[in-house]
Amino acid sequence: MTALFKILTETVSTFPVDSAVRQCFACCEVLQLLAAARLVFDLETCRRSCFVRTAGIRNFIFRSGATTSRSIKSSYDFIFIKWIGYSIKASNMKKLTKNLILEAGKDRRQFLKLAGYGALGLIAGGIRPLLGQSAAGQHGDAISKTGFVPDLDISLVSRPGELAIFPGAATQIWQYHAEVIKGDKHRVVNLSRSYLGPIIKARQGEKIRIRFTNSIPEKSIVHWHGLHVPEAMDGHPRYVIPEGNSYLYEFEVKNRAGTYWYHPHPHGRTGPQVYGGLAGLFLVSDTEEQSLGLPDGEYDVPLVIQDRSFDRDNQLLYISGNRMAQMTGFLGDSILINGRPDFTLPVSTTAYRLRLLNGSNSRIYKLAWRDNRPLTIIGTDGGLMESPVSRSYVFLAPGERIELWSDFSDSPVGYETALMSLSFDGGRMGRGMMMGGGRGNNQTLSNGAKVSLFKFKVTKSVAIRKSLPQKLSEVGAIQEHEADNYNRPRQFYLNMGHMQGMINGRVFQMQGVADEEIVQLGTKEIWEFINNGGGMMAMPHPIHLHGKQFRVIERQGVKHHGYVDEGWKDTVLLMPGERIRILVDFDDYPGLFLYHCHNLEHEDMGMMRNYYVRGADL
Ligand SMILES: [Cu+2]
Repeated sequence: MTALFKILTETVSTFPVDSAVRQCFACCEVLQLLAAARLVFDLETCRRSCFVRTAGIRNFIFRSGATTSRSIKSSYDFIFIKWIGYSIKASNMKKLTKNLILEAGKDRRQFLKLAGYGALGLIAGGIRPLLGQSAAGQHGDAISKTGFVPDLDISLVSRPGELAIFPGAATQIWQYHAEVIKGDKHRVVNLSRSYLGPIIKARQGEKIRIRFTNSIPEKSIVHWHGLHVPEAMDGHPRYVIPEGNSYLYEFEVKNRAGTYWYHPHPHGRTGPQVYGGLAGLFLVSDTEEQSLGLPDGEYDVPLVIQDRSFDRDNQLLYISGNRMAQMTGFLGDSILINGRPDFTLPVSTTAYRLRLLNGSNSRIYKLAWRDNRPLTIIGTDGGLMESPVSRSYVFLAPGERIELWSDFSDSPVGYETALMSLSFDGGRMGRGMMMGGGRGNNQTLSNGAKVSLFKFKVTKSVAIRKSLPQKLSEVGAIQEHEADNYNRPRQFYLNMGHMQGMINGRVFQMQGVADEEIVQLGTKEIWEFINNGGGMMAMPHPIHLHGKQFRVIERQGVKHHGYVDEGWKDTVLLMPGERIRILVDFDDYPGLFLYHCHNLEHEDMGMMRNYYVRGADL
């Protein structure tokens, strides 16, 4: 542990434990970071959302105990000193600052500015990486202060590597590697011959610690897609760490059993980092699910669908510097399943649980069986549905998951079928630019082109018989009339234009929140998304909310039957001309979270915004 973290920890530990520090969520990086380290105080938010209104520092509220409070108008550095001054002398404060800088190994110019309590940006910029460094490789001391006792303790590293995907030259990739430090070693499952990260398996109610180290040569952070976690655990891009630094995740798994996943979330670089190979599944189980006796072990199969393009030397091709191509989104000419091309799944004559994730950057799949049997859907983004549903085809947009029940017990050994993506109108994207010219066979594979995704081949006869439970889970009715804004849903218009993606006419701002993006903790709300872009800008947009599973109330403008809206969702697809109303329960976890288009190129172009959950008593 660096001296920095030690000093901060000691300082905070002298702060009155029963005091709540009220602070502007956007202004005081130091307090946020200490809170992220889960030291002794509660972190709440400034009721004035001052950052939003003034783009600066205005109001901080300090409370000592429950009875007194006062507002202080001041600058960031003054507040910091004042706060520290509660428990230590000013001279110590100077020492602290000096140590912060010296430990950081920063250059003298920055040191002087920081020592002189310089501008907000400098202090924030100086201290944030410091805390990252303090955790890197020195988790032990930092962790011992948090009091968090994990059931599962994992190290996770993102780093460059290479993999033989095709005969010939190995492909340069980025990959997550994980190792169990404490807990059941089988909770981390590596996929063979895949660039994908290992599958992490957890149970509902377990406490998980993940010590993430970024070893790729650019900033990154990990988002746990679909998991309901506190803001500092969610992988917001404001928490990115440079190469060589670490970020400590500690959270309780509150989600229902289901198929979740993890991937990078730096602003502007999520597309290329996921494309480079950084993604993995996070599977949650619970007692409700386990009582069903669903297919498990080798009969429970994760299937991550992605498209990639490779050059003739087997290296990944990606959009580079072409904004028009970025508007369309990346479309590869090869389909990979679990990181492997030309994938065939050997199956036995029994029932399977197939967990499908669309891990592609932009490509949407219209899933259907080649032999025309209907798809039997048992789960969506947020876990099992109340009952299985049947569809002749299902759209699966980037970020979405679907679980299928697939029974091969009536198929003879040798039988072969395939999961297809059927043709559909992909809007402007369907006619967009593709990354052709490489080794792929589908150099005109537009979004909406018919393509075989992977094959199933019955290779073994077994006597295992499973029957599909008709009641899978308690999902419950959608109580939209309970919404606090039942008569005035929040509306979010999705648009592309001026070479950027926008929500209600705004592009992403790292900590920016508009008034209409602030919700009160403890409320239920109806949010309405509208994709009314036409002409050249008619594009599908899969919208993802961080930190929440929600229910779909209704859709309008839908011209097909390919949606499964019955269960819990965290990502929903809006084709051009569609609008959707969802019900979101902001029942816990105050703070700043994201909502965005999960077309990763759209997201990187700014089609992402923050929403802010304001603390209950403010
Ligand atoms: Cu989009």
